[in-house]
Amino acid sequence: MAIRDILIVPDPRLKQVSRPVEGPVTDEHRALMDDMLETMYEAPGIGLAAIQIGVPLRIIVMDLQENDEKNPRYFVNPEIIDTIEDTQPYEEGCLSVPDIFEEVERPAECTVRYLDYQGEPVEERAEDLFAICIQHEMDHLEGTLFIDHLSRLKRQRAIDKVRKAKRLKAANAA
Ligand code: GNR
Ligand code: NI
Repeated sequence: MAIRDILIVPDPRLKQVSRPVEGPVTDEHRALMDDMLETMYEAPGIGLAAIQIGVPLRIIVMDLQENDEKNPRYFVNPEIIDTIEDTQPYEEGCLSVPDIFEEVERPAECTVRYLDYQGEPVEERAEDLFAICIQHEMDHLEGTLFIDHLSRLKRQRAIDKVRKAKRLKAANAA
């Protein structure tokens, strides 16, 4: 397993639409998922899409870390097959938009269909933080970031802040 670098805005690769895993889920896909999970835990974060480490495949890992136990989840080729009309606001963040937190409104519940770590098909109802996180991650697969749900002004401010922080960090390191 290895910790990989996480892409940060405005990296154009984050705008790519990721492609489905064709054929069975292989050991190579599982090795990628292991690296993704390790990278996510180290960050730390509660979810990670493959494109965030530069791999444009429709693969997501997640651990909502709700109690102290580890509960890793893996999603290959996930699809949201149903959402309820009720929406809920939540203050979101993203490892690719570090230190920015803004409220995003999303459907409060959804049903997700995917292949698990072993390649078995699963259908699952998501609510609360799980619903928020899976929708945030599914957005990454389409090249969409949570800041794309904000006004243009707020989005530009967020990107400017991340750029500035990066500059300051580089200057301090020098
Ligand atoms: O770690 C993360 N926390 C988070 C908080 C609120 C809503 C979504 C998330 S996902 C984020 C990790 C990440 O960037 N996944 O793509
Ligand atoms: Ni994210």
